[in-house]
Amino acid sequence: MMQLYIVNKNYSTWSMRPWLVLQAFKLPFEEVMIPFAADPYTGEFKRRIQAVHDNAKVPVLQDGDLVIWDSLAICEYLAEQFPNHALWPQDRAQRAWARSICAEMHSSFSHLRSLCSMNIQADFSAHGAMLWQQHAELRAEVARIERIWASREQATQFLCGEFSIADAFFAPVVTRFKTFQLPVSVETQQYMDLVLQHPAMKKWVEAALQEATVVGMEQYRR
Ligand SMILES: N[C@@H](CCC(=O)N[C@@H](CS)C(=O)NCC(=O)O)C(=O)O
Repeated sequence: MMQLYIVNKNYSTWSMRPWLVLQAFKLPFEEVMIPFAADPYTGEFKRRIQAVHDNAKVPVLQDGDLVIWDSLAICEYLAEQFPNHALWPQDRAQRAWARSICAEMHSSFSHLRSLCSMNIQADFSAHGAMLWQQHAELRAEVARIERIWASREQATQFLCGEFSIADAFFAPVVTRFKTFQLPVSVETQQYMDLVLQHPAMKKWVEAALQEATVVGMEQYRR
């Protein structure tokens, strides 16, 4: 049985992505939660995850003797291991687009990431309004994400029709937009609702809401 090492569901965008893929496609896996303590970057968390892989970050997937780290590498590995499930879309052009937007998500949007950390439990709408006013880079990144989502073929469907790795990659953005109440379009909100209603996403959010740890890096609690 594959094991996926993750950290607190309330905070961990990177853990969320492969977990959603495994869950959405009902792939057999065991979740291994190594929770952040109040200080996420030292102590017990680091010691335990370093024993799994020297990169010492989550997510990590262990499949027998194989250890795969990094969320995108894990999703690629799963797509290769389970070719009968359309983890990537079957259509070649859609697959190329899906891979491009996932790579873009993986390597860009630094302002959104640093200003609007994922925090499923919180309501940072007031802070979000202030950030929106003050940071043109944030507005530009959100606009780019809205254009990506708007370019899907069907407004009532996921990015490539059925739920795929592409949606899992943008799922943490959905929660950030919600937590910070960023002023997005009706079409964007429609996509967000679709993602939030997916059974795998609902399961993750429910578990995140149960978590009690508030980490030191968290700046503004409601
Ligand atoms: N690019 C990596 C990012 C992994 C990452 O930064 N994980 C965070 C948790 S969300 C972590 O382990 N942080 C602990 C640390 O940086 O010490 C991926 O896609 O997996």
